Amino acid sequence: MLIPTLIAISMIGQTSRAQDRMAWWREARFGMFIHWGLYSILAGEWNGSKGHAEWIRETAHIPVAEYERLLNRFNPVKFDADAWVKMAKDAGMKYIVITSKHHDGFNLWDSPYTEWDVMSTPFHRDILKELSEACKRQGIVFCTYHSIMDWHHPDYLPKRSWEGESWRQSTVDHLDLSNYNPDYSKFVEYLRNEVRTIIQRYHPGVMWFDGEWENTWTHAFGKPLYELCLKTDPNIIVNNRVDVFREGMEGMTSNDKAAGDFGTPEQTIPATGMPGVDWETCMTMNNNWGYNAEDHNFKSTKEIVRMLIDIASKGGNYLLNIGPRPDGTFPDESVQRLKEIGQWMKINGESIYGTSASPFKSLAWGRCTQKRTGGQTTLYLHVFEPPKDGRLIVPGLANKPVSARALSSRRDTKVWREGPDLVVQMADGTGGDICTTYALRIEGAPIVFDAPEIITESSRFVNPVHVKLKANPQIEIRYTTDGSDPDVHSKRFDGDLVIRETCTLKARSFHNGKPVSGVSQIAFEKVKPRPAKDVVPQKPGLELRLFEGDWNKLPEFYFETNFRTKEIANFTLADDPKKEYCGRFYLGMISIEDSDMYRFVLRSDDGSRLWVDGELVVDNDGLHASLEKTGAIALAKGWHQIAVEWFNKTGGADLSLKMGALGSEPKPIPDGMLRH
Ligand code: H79
Repeated sequence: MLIPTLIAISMIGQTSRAQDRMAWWREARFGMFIHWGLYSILAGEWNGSKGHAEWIRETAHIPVAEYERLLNRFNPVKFDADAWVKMAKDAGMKYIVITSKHHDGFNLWDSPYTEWDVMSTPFHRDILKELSEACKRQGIVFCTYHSIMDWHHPDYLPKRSWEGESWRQSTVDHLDLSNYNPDYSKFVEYLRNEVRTIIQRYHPGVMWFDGEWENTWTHAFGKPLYELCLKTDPNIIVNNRVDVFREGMEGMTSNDKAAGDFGTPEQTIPATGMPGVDWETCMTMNNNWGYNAEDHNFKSTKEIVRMLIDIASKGGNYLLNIGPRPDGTFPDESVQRLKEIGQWMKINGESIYGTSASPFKSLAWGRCTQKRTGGQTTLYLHVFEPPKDGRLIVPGLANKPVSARALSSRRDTKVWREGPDLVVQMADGTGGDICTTYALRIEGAPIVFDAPEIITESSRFVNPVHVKLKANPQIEIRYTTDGSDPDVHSKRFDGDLVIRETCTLKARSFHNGKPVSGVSQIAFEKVKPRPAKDVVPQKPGLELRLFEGDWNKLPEFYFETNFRTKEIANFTLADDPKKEYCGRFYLGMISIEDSDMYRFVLRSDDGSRLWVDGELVVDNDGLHASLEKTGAIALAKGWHQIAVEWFNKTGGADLSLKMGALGSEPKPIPDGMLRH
């Protein structure tokens, strides 16, 4: 039987450990992040240099003694905890995560373990206490963000290389640091003491760690810290940054033994949901987390709400940031957006709270969330791009429809079946330009027949390319390459499909001789390979230009003139132990044996770029940990110019380049293929 198999499959991953502990958080879906501290006073500016925020002590290289003078200036007289909580609540947010301590180590609460806290400021009020009490009064879950990285504690390691010995000039806590030998285990004790006290005193629903990526923090510290949180409060939820297995800014956990209850994508939304995995995207409204007076680059309310919908449709939470001003108020743009989000949530909130991920792989017109009620399911259809004819097609949905209702008007509208699809008649009065939402009720759990997935390494090719098509089990796939929609007479996919010419491939699922899904499609393009250069270079290996400098992203090394040169066999750092504040530009030619589409995989820490014949093939620029990016280019047999730019600011350094023709695994380039 077909249908029971599908239902069984859709239920895999629905169970998870920590079921009850996570229940309120999964229901909530939407929270407020607050980044507030001494850095807020500087509003992003230090000695005329702008564009900083909560990282300002590090990014503007502020010596500890100077930064400590901010203590006397922290006096947010307009701070009103109840007003903050009310703004979050009116926006439809269900929890607030505030920085008990950010990377600068400053505590926004009355810490018994240091005087580097709010009680040493003229304000002299425990902000966590006031905010947690206001949350309790208003029914919002209070949560805390606590940084592991700490640029202030004398025992924290590593010290910043730019500050040299000046960290010894700290006067807070009255320690004589002149001959002090930092002891990281003491810092870990301090961290654990603070975390335990915060949980006991303020009862945060979530402990949100960060700054775990420095190499001093290990699983051997992360696991016990997670356990400490749960021992102190068995109901607490802890993010995955308590441990060391977060995958970059994508934020998901990469290891089975990792501690932590949810993944933490930062400033990014995963491409798809992940069944059985809890996650929360945290994001700024403008460009910065902490207050920056000049940053007015705010996302629109429409963008923010659509992101919330997108996230809910993938089964995640949205943690949206506010960077309050030093006087204790929220920036005007943030206040405005919170209000507008609240207006939308008031009408459409039921399509977000307590929903789970969409049963559809993708929908041409928008997003879907779902909620089970007894023997029925409500599918919330979020229409971003309304179909011109007002007929909203819900593709490949086998269930019997019960009713359809527009959330904005609260009126019912027509729904009917057309072959494999349900069609909802869109009503006239739409829900404004943010998105129109319909609640479609169906019998039972959703049974969705996806349009087949088209699996290919590249849609551009030189030589014939093998394509796979994938659909639900026991489903027949038929396809066309002439632009028509597949029907029962179209070619049947038998496990292998070869594309030889430019065409549009369309595929569709069939069962019992009837189409049961929508149509998926990809346009394939046969491209001419770039002609080879008319020269044959003689010298083996590459020319390497060596630069020194402090960059956050790549300069154009091609135009820089101040460098040393040497020769090198390949794209590697193996020749030089000096890998901080430096850049490299590798130049040469590569021998291509067969005309084909080639994929290049460029891995680096920090940024890098790959150029072939003057075309940018891989852009892996920016400050980041070891990160891989892929690009493709069609090359004719013969010699081609190849160049790699690379830089590293501080910390880990890495560079490697692999290549392979379409359909083969990319491998390191043999030295013999490179000349200059
Ligand atoms: O608190 C806000 C920011 O101040 C903080 N996280 C949010 C919630 C933040 N710290 N750093 N960053 C954001 C960007 C840092 C990225 C990197 Fe890394 C750290 C690049 C390399 C080390 C993360 C860990 C990405 C790769 C490894």
